[in-house]
Amino acid sequence: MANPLYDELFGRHATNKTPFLYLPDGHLISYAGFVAVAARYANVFTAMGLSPGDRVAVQVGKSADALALYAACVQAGLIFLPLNPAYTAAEVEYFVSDSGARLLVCDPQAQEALKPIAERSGARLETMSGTGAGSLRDAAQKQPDRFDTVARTESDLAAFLYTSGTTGRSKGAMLSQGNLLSNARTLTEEWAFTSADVLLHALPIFHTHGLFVATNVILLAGGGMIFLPRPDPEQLIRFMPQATALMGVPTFYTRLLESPDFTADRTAHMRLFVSGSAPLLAETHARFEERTGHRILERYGMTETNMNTSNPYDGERRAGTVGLPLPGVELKVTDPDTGATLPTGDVGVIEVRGPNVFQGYWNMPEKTAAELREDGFFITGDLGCIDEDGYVQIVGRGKDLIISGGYNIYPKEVELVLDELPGVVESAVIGVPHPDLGEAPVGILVAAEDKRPDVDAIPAAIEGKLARYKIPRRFVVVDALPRNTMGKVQKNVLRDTYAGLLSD
Ligand code: MLC
Ligand code: AMP
Repeated sequence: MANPLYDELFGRHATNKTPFLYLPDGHLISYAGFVAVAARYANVFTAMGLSPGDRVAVQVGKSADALALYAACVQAGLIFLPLNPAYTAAEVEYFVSDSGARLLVCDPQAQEALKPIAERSGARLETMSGTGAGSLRDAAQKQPDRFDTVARTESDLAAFLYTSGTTGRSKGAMLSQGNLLSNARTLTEEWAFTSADVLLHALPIFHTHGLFVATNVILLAGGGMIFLPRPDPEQLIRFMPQATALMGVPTFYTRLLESPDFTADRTAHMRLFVSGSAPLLAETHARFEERTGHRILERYGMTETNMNTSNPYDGERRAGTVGLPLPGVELKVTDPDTGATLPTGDVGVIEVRGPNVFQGYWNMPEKTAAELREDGFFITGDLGCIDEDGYVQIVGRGKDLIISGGYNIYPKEVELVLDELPGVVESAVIGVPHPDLGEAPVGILVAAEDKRPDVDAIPAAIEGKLARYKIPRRFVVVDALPRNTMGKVQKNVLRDTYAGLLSD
């Protein structure tokens, strides 16, 4: 039966004996082998009583089995909901209960902490370690390696990806099969991926970049992936001569450039370096070209829209821009107050429309209505402009968001936790330039009159409440926050004041 996403990405590889995943320990997994493992997991899901449309939350380390869970969900018509392993139990509880997930897959080490959460939400709990071992694999090994694919259409939902919200509450972005397929087709074509490609895959597989951009493109092209657990520069440099392409956040590129072993020689076999998820400094672009002779191709996207723009594969890759709207994607720059389209060159809010744009936020009709216009344009919250050649430049963010090493941190969520601390009257969390992560959070704390907060004790005091990457790298105690005449905290003033705080 037809299931467009499964058929195009996985099903057609059922008898393909060529390598799909090259693991760093030398193991090789063929396409046919991968599809067979995924079918076993799909059988496990069905045997558990999961039915099409059910959500499967997965908070596990990166492994071939973890990726097979994605394929299994697609084949069984389930909605895949990947979660960052850095999330604390308290954070996971929100995602599981909000999504109504019927199954939560976690690392065996997190099982004890997550058990009561799963029970409260009525979700079944199964385990998978960073190597793929665990209760789910044990069950899969007893299942057949074929599964009757569940019929789906392009408008059926395939995945929920949670993205933080300005109010501190995360929103589940609903992505359809068509959203994922259209973007995978476009990117494969635009970036000229073929079955001859081998991608160095060092991104996490719980976000759009590593899962949908990198993995879906390779699956569609029928190429291979060198599947690395994390972007260790030494490993990247070691495997690069066997690869043809790398996709990464800017931190990948700055870290590579820091290594004297990263030379033009090591990149001689590569045809493409893609950067996205956060701004790539024009300086990094220039240094990379100087060192390797390759011009990084920068593109722009987000969880709700997949990829929107890309610098050209053949053509001028302009440093400091995110390139041109992708085929099928309409992009306009509008006045944030009136929504009117602005003239070429003016800075405003970027809005996008196309088959890539998501279906709305799960169970949040008001938030969906506020960001997704009735005519299909999604208000990204990014500030940018389009030049006369059509190149898009992102100049800032209208939304109060910090992007640290490609992870999004919404200040409100962190401020709510800091405000609870003894001696803190209120707080403001800002993004400050960071040499490795692009920017990183800093907490500005207003001290109570009778008690100053104990800054050194903060990390321990908030342990378990927030994923560690969200915890500010530094805290500054002040008497008051700068405010405008409306009483709004002037974060731009704070950002200017503390701009150099994390530079060394
Ligand atoms: C890890 N840490 C971070 C961090 N990553 N802190 C801030 N920001 C980050 N991004 C912290 C950990 O909590 C830990 O702190 C310490 O750093 C070491 O952790 P690690 O896991 O060893 O770090 P490392 O492996 O070096 O990872 C850094 C990284 C990683 C930048 C490579 O974060 C990464 O892979 N980022 C990519 C994210 C991504 O894929 N984004 C795409 C989103 S999709 P402690 O205190 O515990 O010691 C999207 C749409 C689009 O945006 O357009 O693509
Ligand atoms: P996320 O919600 O994690 O998908 O993050 C999406 C956000 O990342 C976008 O709204 C942008 O602010 C930012 N982003 C993605 N790609 C780029 C890029 N190439 N340059 C600047 N910002 C980017």
